[in-house]
Amino acid sequence: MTSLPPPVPRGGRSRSASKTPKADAALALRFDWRNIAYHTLVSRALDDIEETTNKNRANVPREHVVLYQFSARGHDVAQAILGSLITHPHDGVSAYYRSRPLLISLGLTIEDAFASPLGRSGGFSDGRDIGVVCNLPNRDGPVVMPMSGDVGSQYTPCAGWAQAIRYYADVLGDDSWDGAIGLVLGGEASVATNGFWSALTIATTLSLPMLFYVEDNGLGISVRGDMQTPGGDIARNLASFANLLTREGDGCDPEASAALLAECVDHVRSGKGPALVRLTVPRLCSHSGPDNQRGYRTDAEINADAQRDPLPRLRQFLVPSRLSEQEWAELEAEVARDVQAGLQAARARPEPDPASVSRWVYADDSPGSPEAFGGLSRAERATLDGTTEPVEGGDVVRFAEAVRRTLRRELEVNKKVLVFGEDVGRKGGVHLVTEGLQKQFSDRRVFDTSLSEEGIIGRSVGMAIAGLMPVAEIQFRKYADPAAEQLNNCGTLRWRTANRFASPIVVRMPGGFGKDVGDPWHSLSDEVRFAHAYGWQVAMPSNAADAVGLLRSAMRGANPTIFFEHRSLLMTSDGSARYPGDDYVIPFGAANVLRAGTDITVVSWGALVHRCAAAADTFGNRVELIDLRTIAPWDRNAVLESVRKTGRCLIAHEDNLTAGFGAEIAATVAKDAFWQLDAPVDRVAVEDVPMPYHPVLLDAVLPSVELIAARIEALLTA
Ligand SMILES: Cc1ncc(C[n+]2csc(CCOP(=O)(O)OP(=O)(O)O)c2C)c(N)n1
Repeated sequence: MTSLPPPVPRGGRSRSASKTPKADAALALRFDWRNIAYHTLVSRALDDIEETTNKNRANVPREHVVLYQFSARGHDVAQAILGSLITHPHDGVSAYYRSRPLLISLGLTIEDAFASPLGRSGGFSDGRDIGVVCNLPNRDGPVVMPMSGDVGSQYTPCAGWAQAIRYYADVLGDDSWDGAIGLVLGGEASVATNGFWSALTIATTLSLPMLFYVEDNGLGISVRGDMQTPGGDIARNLASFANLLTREGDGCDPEASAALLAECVDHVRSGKGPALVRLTVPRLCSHSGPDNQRGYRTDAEINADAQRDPLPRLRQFLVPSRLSEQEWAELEAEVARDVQAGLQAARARPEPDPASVSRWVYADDSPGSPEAFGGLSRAERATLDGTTEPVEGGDVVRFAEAVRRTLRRELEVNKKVLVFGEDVGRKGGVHLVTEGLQKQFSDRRVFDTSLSEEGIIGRSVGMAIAGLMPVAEIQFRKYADPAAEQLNNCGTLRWRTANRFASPIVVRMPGGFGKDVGDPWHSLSDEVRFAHAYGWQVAMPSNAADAVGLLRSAMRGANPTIFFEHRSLLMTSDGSARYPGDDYVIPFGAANVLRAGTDITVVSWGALVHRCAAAADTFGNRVELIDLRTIAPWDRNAVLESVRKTGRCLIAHEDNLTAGFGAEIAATVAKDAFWQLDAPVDRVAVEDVPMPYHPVLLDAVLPSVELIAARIEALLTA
C-alpha cells in the first residue's frame, strides 16, 4: 500500500485524558454503568466459584472440577468498560486467557463460560481447549477470534483483521465495515514478544484501525514488568512512535479508565490510525490454578494489591450517585441467580464424546455439516467451480509462469483474493513469480509486507477469519521459521474450536536446491514438518500443470495449504508443461502415475521426480513412477496398489532421510503390502546434511540420477 493517511504527529510523552465538566457529562451518558457492573460481577462470581472448586480442593466431585483455572480478578472492571465500547458489528477482537470479562460483556453466555473450563461438550471448544482460551463467532456483532495459549500470538491476527476492515471498506466498497476496529488485549509481558512488535509495525506503517490494550499487572507469571520493557512502561516507551496514539492510566479507576478507553476507541474508529493504551491493574490471584505465588510475591505485596481491587471502587463510583443501595443489591441478587442457573446448566451438560475427537482437523463439506466462521463461504466457493479436465493444446509454460497465471486468474474471478509477501508487490517477488500483478490489480490487492514472517502469516490468519482469501509468500522455505507459531496455530484453529472457526490461507513457499546452487538458507526442503503439523494440506508439485491445478484447488478450498514452489523448477524448464486452462483443478491426495511399470514402484514428489524419471529411462517398462503431488493428504491407495503389483518400492526425496516423509510411506508399505513385497522397501534421500553452497558439495548430497538408478537396480536384483 502506498497511499497512507498522513502520519499522526509524534506525540511526546503519553498522558492521561484531560477532563472537563462537559466531557464528564457526555461520558456519563455514553456508558451503561449498570451493565458494566453486571458483567464485572458475573466475572467475579465465575472466578469465585472456579477458585473454590479447583482441583486442589478435597470433596469436590471430579465432574465439578475445573482442570485449569485462570482468574481475571482485578482485570475485570476495565475490561467490562472496554467491552461496552466494542459495538460495531465488524469489530474484531484478539484476546488472551485473562480476557473472559471482555467476552462476557460481548455476549459469552454464563453457561458456556462455565462449561468450557469444566471441559463439557459444546461451547467454544467442545472440551478440546483450556476453558479460558475462548472465542466468539458472531455473524451480527463483534467477533472474538480464537485465542491461543502462546503469549504474543494474539497480536498479528488482529492486524490482519484490521487490514481486512480496510479492504472490505476501501477495496470491496462495503461500507458496513466503515468505523470497525481491531482490538487486541495483552498483558505487559506480552509486549516483549515478536508478535507484539510485528503487529505494531504493521498497524503503524499501514495506519490500521487497531487498538492495542495492554493490561499491566506488573507480573508475567513471576517476572516483573521492567524485564519486558525498560522501566516497565510500554506506553511511555512508545510515546514517540510515529503513527501511534499512546495513553495510559489507572485501570482501577472506573471513570478515568472510561475516559481513556473512549478516547482511544474514538481515535481508532475515526480512521486516525492505531492507538495503544496501557492500564495498570492488580492481579488479585495467582497466575493460574497451579501457581501459589510463593517465592516471588510477599504477603505485603499481595495485600497491597488487594487494596487496589477495582470492584469496591466501581461500587463506590456508582452508589449512590448512579445506582441506589437497593439497585446495587438487586443487581447482586440478579447476578447470583444468573450465575447459579448458568452453573447448573453447564454441569448438566455431558462430557465431550471421545468418538468425535478426531473430527474437524480438516473441513467437512458433507451435506448438513455446520459451516465454520472464516474463509470463503460454501456459497462463494460454489460459484468458483473448476474442472479436473485440462484444456487441449495449451501453450507450454514454465513453472513460474503457471503460478503467475493462476494467481492472476484467481485475482480476477475472486475479489477476496489478496497476494502479498516480502518484495511481492513492486518487484514482483525475488523469484519474479508475481511480476506485473501489482500493476494490474493495485497495491491494495498485491502488496509488499514488512519483513516479518510472523506478521505475514498471523495477518493472513486474521484476514481469513474475516472472510478473505490471503495468499502469502514466504520468500524462502527456511524463512518460515519465524512464523512457526502462527503456522501451527493456523493449522489447529478449526479443530480447537470444534469447527466454530477456520482460517484457510495459502502459503506459497519456494525452497529446495536451485540450478547448480544451494546453501543452508535458500535451499531447505523439510516439507515433512508441515505434513507433521495438524490441519495443513501440503502440495509439492513437480510441473507447471500440477502447479496450476493444485494452487487453484487450494485458493478455492476450505483448508490451509502450504504450496511448495521448488527453486530448481522456478529456475529451469524442468517443470515446463502445457497450460491446463484457467479453471483447471487437481484434488489434494491424488497421485499421478507418470509411467506404468511392472517390477518396481518409485515414489517421489517435487523436483526429484525429474531425476527419478531420468533414472527410470534405463529400465524400459520395469519402473512404475508415482508423483505424489501432495504429501498431506497423500495417496496411500495409489502407492499400495502399485507396490502390490510390482512387489518392490523405492522412495526418493530431497528432505532428510531420518524421519523424512519417505519413512511414513515405507512404514505404510511395509505393513499394508508386506505379503506382496519381493524386496525390502528402500529410500534414497539427503543423508541428514544441510544443503551446501559449492556445486561439488551440492552434488555430493543430492540424490543423483545415477544413484537413484543404482538403487533401483539393487532392488530389482535383490
Ligand atoms: C510463547 C509463550 N511463552 C511462555 C508462555 C508461558 N506463560 C504463560 S502466561 C506467561 C506470562 C504472561 O504474562 P502477561 O502477558 O503479563 O499476562 P498476565 O498473565 O500477567 O495477564 C507465560 C510466561 C506462553 N504461554 N507462551
